[in-house]
Amino acid sequence: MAFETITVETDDHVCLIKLNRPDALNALNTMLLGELCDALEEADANDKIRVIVVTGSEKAFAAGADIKEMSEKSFVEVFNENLFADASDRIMAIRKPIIAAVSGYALGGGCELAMACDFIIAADTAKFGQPEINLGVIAGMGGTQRLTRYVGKSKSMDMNLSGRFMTAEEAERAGLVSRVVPAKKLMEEAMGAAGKIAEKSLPTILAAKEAVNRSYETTLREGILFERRVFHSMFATEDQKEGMAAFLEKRQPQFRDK
Ligand code: CO8
Repeated sequence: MAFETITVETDDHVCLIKLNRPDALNALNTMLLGELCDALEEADANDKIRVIVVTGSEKAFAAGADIKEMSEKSFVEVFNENLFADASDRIMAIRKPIIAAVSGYALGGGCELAMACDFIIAADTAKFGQPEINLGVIAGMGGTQRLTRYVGKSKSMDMNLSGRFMTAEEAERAGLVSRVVPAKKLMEEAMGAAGKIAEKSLPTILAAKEAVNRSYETTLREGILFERRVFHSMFATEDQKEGMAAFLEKRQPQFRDK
């Protein structure tokens, strides 16, 4: 598929999606969000792809939803079109792991997009924020919900009410990002992490993602039960036999996604 606002590269098992509206700091307009979701779904459906990496430019992962595009819309327009609901739902439906590799600004919808991915690897230049309050609105794709779960109420309130930016270092301390690396090493680190995950058994990767995400949707007791049932079900796979046999035989496993 040909895209205008993103680029897509695939190697053996990893799909790299790069947001590409440099003149607008990768502001998320309708076309970009549509193309991003199309590319994510294509990668999800591609048997060869096991992990997806989403990144931006050195200066900006994404500086938010496109303010120019939405500034004149009325309540009835955004309500009727259910602005951003489609992108949110489509990203949440992706079953393969998505790593956000964030350099520079990840603001508003950009921060929310990074948080909608499965984990964030940040360059030391990254800046996270929910500055929507400065525009007379609030976050619209998880900034009050996911951020609160990531960093707790106090920091989330601070970010959503003051609109201040968080550095990569603070974001790592607060649990928003999983790793921080020097900017020059960002893509090497993100692609390395993707490659490591891609070595595992695909059904196990999908099950692990589903089980972690379940913890956001349910009580601890139900979540633990869900995890145990999925854990039990993995014993029906050939890859469980192979993984455990390989450990006992002191060799690398040869997973066959079965
Ligand atoms: N929308 C549209 N254009 C943008 C955006 C944006 N969010 N951010 C930057 N741009 C454009 C600028 O207008 C400018 O364009 P031009 O050259 O034509 O004037 C170009 O990008 C470069 O930007 P700056 O000149 O401002 O660059 P600086 O280095 O001076 O500043 C900043 C960088 C600090 C990132 C600054 O651009 C900024 O504050 N941007 C807006 C950040 C913001 O408020 N984001 C929140 C937007 S609202 C939102 O995200 C709602 C989320 C709802 C859900 C979304 C789901 C996807």
